[in-house]
Amino acid sequence: LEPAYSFMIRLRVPGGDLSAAQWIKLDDISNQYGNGTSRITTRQALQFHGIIKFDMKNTIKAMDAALLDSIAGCGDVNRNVMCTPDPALSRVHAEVFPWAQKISDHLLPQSRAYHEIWLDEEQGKTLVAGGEAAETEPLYGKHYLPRKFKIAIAIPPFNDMDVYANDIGLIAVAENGHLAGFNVAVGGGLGMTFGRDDTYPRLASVIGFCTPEQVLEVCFHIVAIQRDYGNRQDRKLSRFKYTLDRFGLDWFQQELHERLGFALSKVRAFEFATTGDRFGWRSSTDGLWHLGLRLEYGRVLDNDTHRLKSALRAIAQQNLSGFRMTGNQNLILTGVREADIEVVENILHEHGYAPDASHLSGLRRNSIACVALNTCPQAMAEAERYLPDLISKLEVSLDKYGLRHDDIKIRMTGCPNGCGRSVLGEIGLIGKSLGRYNLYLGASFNGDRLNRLYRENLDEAAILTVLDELFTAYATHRREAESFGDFVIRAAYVNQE
Ligand code: SRM
Ligand code: SF4
Repeated sequence: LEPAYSFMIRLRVPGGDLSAAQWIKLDDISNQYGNGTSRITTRQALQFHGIIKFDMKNTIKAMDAALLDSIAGCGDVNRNVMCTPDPALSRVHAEVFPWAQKISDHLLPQSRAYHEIWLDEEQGKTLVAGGEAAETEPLYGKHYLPRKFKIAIAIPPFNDMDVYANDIGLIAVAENGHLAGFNVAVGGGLGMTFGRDDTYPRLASVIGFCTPEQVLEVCFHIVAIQRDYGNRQDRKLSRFKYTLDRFGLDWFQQELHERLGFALSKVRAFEFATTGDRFGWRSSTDGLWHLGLRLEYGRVLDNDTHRLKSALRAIAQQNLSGFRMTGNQNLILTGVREADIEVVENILHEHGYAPDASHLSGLRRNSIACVALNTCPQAMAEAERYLPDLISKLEVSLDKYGLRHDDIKIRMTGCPNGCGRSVLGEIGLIGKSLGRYNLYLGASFNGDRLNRLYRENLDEAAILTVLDELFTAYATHRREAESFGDFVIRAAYVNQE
């Protein structure tokens, strides 16, 4: 008798884009094989938890029937390619968005193993006489990459992808209303390990500009340099950021230039304003409407207070919208006809879900929590299941000092791997043990500065006391339009460097 091991399966969804028909099929999977919920991730993908080993094959077949797969959802390959998802941003958005899919396709492993193992594709189609594998992996070769690799595209002024957290960050540049190309940033990565001082988070360095015609080749060769030079001895030091710091940016740019046969051009001007999502209705130039919905840490479920999962299914069943997941674990209902706005709103209201997030505090609107307990094997403390309650307690302080509507970015992870990008929170809480967190302060609101350690090993009472003191100081002494992250640095609670 074999134990009923249970698994998490993560889909690959470039740009987080799903049709209504796909949403229904994924909802079916979560009900039939999963734990009755699905989870939008910080990289615009979708996860199912609680898939019992004996149901794995049927789950993957059901995903395939929805024209989706989990190839490169995990593993030492290029992961889900992210892109600013909001179609209402500008005309340029429509030109930029397809690049997430194109880059994902270009860097996808070519092996048919997934199809043979999970989808019953005839084995050996990829073998030549003698049993030698005929399939080739032009990018990954025999040994794949030393470690996971991540790419995101952001469209300024929105840095909702946290583009600097990625191994490659592409920053779209518009000229005369059209996509001119991308500034290229390299070497971002947020994970660190407590007790290993040689591990650290690093923001990507912007090194140059390429045109849309060049971008696939640029990405390919950057990944190939990491394949060839990345550390394969110590997985704690094998991300691309360490390769870059070991060899230096000058060496890297020379190597990239040689492989590409051309140099990147000079970085073009850009400015980021925010890493947050936009909630509520917005229209695009084609006359369609898009509704940004705030979800509690990406969890799609029905509970005592609302029936969001059923509401979204009903919206999909009536084919009222597309479904676009954001990198902040939220959802945009896309492409709604003006005549259907009320129908969508009514469905949400009937299921107890407020379509706009204006009733929520600025702290809650700008919060992220990783999955952590009880499914993540690396978790040392709670995150998704605890942050909502902690925020309710912090809101008492915010109300006292008139800060309820101020945008303050708080992020919590159950360990220092940083899946909820906690080191990019103006307030970052990183789990140390059950109920205890390190408190980090001072990341920028637009995502271009990491936070710094402020206090260690705090329990809830200490977190509430420390943040209450900081909130009163912020309310009293902040300058006009000064963000919380900038304030704690100016007031020297933490150093900038
Ligand atoms: Fe992550 C490992 C969840 C985004 C850095 N991450 C894990 C695992 C698979 C735990 C494990 O090793 O077994 C977690 C599964 C938990 C569960 O029960 O579902 C997990 N990571 C997540 C998600 C679901 C968090 C979320 O709440 O949304 C995100 C899935 C993204 C996706 O769709 O692909 C997720 N992980 C991130 C991010 C944020 C990002 O990419 O923008 C990071 C920091 C950025 C980076 O990569 O540097 C991140 N995850 C890690 C690391 C640390 C890597 C490192 O360089 O040290 C690990 C551990 C590892 O790789 O060994 C990890
Ligand atoms: Fe798990 Fe740590 Fe990632 Fe949270 S940050 S999901 S606890 S690996």
